[in-house]
Amino acid sequence: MSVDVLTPTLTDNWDQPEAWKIANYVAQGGYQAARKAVGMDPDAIITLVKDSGLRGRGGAGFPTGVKWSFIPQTNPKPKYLVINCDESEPGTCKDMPMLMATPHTLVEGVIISSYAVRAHHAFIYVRGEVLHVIRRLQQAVADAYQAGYLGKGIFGTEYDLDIVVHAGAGAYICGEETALLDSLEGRRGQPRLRPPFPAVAGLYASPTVVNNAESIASVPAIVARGADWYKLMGTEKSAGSTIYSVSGHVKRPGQYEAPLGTTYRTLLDLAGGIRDGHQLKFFTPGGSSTPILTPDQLDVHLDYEGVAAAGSILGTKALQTFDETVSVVRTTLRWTEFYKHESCGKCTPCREGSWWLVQTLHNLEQGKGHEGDIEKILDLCDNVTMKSFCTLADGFVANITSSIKYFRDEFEAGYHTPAWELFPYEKSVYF
Ligand code: L3W
Ligand code: SF4
Repeated sequence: MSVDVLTPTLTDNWDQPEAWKIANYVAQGGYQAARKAVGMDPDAIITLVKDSGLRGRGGAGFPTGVKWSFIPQTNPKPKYLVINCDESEPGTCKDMPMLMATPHTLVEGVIISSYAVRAHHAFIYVRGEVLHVIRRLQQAVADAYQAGYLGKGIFGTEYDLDIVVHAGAGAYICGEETALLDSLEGRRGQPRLRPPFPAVAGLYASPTVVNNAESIASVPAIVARGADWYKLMGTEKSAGSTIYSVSGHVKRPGQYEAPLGTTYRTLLDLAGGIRDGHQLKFFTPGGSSTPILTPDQLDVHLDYEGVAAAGSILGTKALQTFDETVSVVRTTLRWTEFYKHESCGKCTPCREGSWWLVQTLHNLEQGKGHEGDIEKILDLCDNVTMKSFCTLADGFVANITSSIKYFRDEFEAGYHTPAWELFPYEKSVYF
């Protein structure tokens, strides 16, 4: 679903029958941008993507064209493009439906992006649990080879490109770019020290661009229609359109494509609003690794700067929406259990801190907390933030500290009252 005629660049064909087939993609103008790109100067493509203002859609919002320009072309080693399709952030479910609906948008984006950075091998790393997505991508890649869009001398040029679809093994940490590279090399996925950034020493210690699937799928439309067209959407610093995942207590949860900067109120309206008879209590702007926001921030502009001004992070644009029936203590406990399970164990603050946080939150949820538990939680969070090896840890404390900021009374109630007594409706639904 989309907001206006300018918006649907990624989702416009999602509802077409068998849009995932190569013939249907080509019939809609697919692969014209790749054909055009391989006739261009690679640096001109990098400049075009820089000018478009496209920023990484995996959470950090780093400018895509700038990242490509970091690849040192004087380095004689091979260059690689790696696509991060390890989508696992709670509430984030934009890349998987995109890959099911229109996998060729990504394949075409990979061709253009690889050509721009002078890579002849690209890897699409997909989380292991989504077998249906992996099969669909493998089929799309096989069809593109057969059509002459991949392999030797693509589109009749002298440019060669191979794509490998690689299945991960279901570890959240492998969405962190350097852990992903370790996993791709056949090792246990754990983050590497940065710098060197992958652009300098990535896969097999060679210059590597790692980009999110949505970022790369946005590239064909930019090549086809131009940077100025792309900048018509979004805000000055957050250009273009994007896919927001709206989930939770809304009438029509789903993926909504809209320009960056669209307000949460607008997206909530598109999703049919909060279910009947209930009110919004809190929401995440970018998945559970981002600080929660409350109804006071309904009009937050969902772009990088707008969300930062409201005290959170745009992240993966996963708008998990909770109504008044939900215990915020139980929610933070569930999220923290997830991160404790997914912590790779490499560093002590994250590995041990997540364990202690789960114990303390569990006590509060059971109504068996003790005076001082909130201070203990905040102290633990302080000892994790910026003291861990990667951003997984900074992410999991963000939802806890923001929840205490807005709902401290609920945490204090955990000194004597279990969450299911305060929120009996939630108990009746889930237990
Ligand atoms: C070369 C430099 N490259 C930065 C590159 C860097 C990376 C990109 C962004 O974390 C966030 C995280 C999650 N020379 C460079 C350079 N780069 N300086 O730019 O880097 P960075 O460090 O800002 O972020 P990151 O490590 O990529 C991503 C948050 O996103 N997040 C995401 C969650 C989960 C998913 C998922 O399930 N798919 O994305 C949600 O908020 O917490 O903060 O490529 O190499 N000087
Ligand atoms: Fe692993 Fe957590 Fe340390 Fe990241 S912060 S390296 S996930 S233990």
